[in-house]
Amino acid sequence: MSQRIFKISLLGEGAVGKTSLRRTYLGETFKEGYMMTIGADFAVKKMVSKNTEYTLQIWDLAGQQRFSAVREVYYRGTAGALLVFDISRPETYSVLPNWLHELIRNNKNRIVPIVLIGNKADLRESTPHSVPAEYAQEYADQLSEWSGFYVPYMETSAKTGLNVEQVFDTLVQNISAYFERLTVENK
Ligand code: G3D
Ligand code: MG
Repeated sequence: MSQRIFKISLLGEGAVGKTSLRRTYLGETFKEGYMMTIGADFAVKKMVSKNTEYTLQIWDLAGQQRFSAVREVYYRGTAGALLVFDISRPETYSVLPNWLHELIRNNKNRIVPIVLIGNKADLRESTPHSVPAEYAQEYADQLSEWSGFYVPYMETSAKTGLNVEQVFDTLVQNISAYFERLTVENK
């Protein structure tokens, strides 16, 4: 069985649900760490798929750390990212490009596989001015075109568990496919 370690970063404004998504995905039985120096939480999960054992290091930025040295450590070596907004707060959607640029700038100008996530889908019915799914889908399509990766848009609820497992599975598959492509190109 081959082994792979992927660093996955959660990106997005405060309170969009990054930590909740990570916790819902990992369940009760995960090891959690906190790197005080960079204000980031991380947790590790192992999964097996197609004869490969994956170790996922899942990171999310805790506070609003604004020192660039700190952000560099946070983003460095990211293999894939979940770009998260809160569908009930449109202002968290409009700032997504900033988060993406921050990742790229601090990860050797490399673009990596991404899944765009509209979290808090359970609030859709009770929120009059939520971000329409079609808008987010359009942005995901633009990102696909711009990045050369297929960027899916998925709606989740860390509260009910809707699609949480699926977004992580999709991201891991996309990262694996990317590394396979790189390996083939370098042969
Ligand atoms: P962050 O890590 O991005 O800063 P958190 O966000 O995971 O800390 O979540 C912020 C708040 O949003 C929390 O509320 C959390 O319970 C809530 N939340 C996260 N995901 C969802 C979701 O899918 N649906 C709903 N309804 N709420 C969600 P509190 O009140 O604990 O601060
Ligand atoms: Mg958090």
